[in-house]
Amino acid sequence: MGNREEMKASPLIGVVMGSDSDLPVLAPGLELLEAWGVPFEVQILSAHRTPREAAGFAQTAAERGLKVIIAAAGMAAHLPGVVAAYTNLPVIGVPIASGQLQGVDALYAIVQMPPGIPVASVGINAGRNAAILAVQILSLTDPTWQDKLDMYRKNQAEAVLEKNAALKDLGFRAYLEGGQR
Ligand code: RP5
Repeated sequence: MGNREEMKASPLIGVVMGSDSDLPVLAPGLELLEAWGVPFEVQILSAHRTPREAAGFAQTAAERGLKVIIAAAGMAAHLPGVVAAYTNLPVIGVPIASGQLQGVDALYAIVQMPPGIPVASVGINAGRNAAILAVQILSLTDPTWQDKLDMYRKNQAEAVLEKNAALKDLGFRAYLEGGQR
């Protein structure tokens, strides 16, 4: 879904990231949302470089119809916390592996929110998990999304079971040599 369609469809998930260098990490999750037909918006706003705009994004999020926010940032990673400070919507943080500490700094910044202003965190660079979790939150009030989640899990289970059958059939060495992994 391109930006024009996102605007038409009244977004339910707001995705915001501190820098366009974070975008490749979020892309798999955005592709999943697109494939499932979940309306979303995506923006680059920084807690440090564009603090007013980042606050404005969060302050207007609920009135614009968003139900959940995914906020990604690397290094000091204040964006998810700042967004959470300005909205009651659930915020899912995605720590990005950038800078010398490769996301450990961002993970700590995101999970170590002070009491009263929580941010949920997925793992470092786990953009796809953030998207799935956001849709799980949406599915609490809209069963439309349950089917997508069920189908995703079914396909995922089938893929693992196919691999298991191939491993049993071939043995570990041939499985590896055959480029299965
Ligand atoms: C953070 O600083 C961003 O979220 C990004 O992960 C990191 C580096 O930003 P750039 O220098 O690549 O713009 O605010």
